[in-house]
Amino acid sequence: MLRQIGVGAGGLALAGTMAFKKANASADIASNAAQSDIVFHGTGFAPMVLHLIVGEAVTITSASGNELQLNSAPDAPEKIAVKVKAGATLKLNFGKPGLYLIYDELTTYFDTKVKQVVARKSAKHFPLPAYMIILVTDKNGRGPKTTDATINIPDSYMTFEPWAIVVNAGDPITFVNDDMDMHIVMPSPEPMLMPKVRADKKLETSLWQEQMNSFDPITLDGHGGKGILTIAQPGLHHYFCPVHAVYSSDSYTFAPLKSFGGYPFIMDGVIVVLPK
Ligand SMILES: [Cu+2]
Repeated sequence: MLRQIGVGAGGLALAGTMAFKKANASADIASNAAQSDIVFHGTGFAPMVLHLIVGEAVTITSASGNELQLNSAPDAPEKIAVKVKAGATLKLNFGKPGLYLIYDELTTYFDTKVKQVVARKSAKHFPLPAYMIILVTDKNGRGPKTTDATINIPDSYMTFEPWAIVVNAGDPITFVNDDMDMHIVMPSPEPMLMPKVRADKKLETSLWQEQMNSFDPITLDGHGGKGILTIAQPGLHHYFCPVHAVYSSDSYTFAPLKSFGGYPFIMDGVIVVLPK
């Protein structure tokens, strides 16, 4: 459900097209506590991972010659389906907590079989998918409901299932590798926008760009290899398998290192950690 910005609090609000604004994320973050910026560079979004507090806005600018059709994956707390014209900036408010996987429908689709985003074969930058991940919590870092803390790598699919889980800080997360290949679980190196945790455990409303190398990688042997991961740092943790995917800092997105069964799999996943 979309509403014009300024019409009531809460809900996902959408402002019309504004003039193109030069991308300068850090300056904007410093000067505007309740707003952060994402820039689309033609292949991917920078930053591609954000953690917002409910009610905060984010602007999305297409700094390329591309129009964007931004859609949310099926289990987003609220449906998003908005266009961003080439060179234009759009403002989104997030009124409901939860995890939003948002992708450019023109180049990328959400595949319901593998339950993750996949680049369209017709896209100019195939096999790079254009997507971003936004976690929305209350000011204490809470909101999303916890899920099962087991992640499986099915046989012959380069995926982590489920793609996203929600756990409490310090809870053990179990990875089970039913594939024949060895896989690795490694924190993503891409920049993230995260609120700072204050001394009183509340979150700052301003966002800071950081790379959160929040855990040591774990290796999962093929044919049933297991690994346990615990993460103490609340927030959004994006991880990937460096054997089968690589983050490209030029493209602002991940590239698959192996295609299988017609899918250019980006072997990644998301762990939301709630404060204890
Ligand atoms: Cu892998």
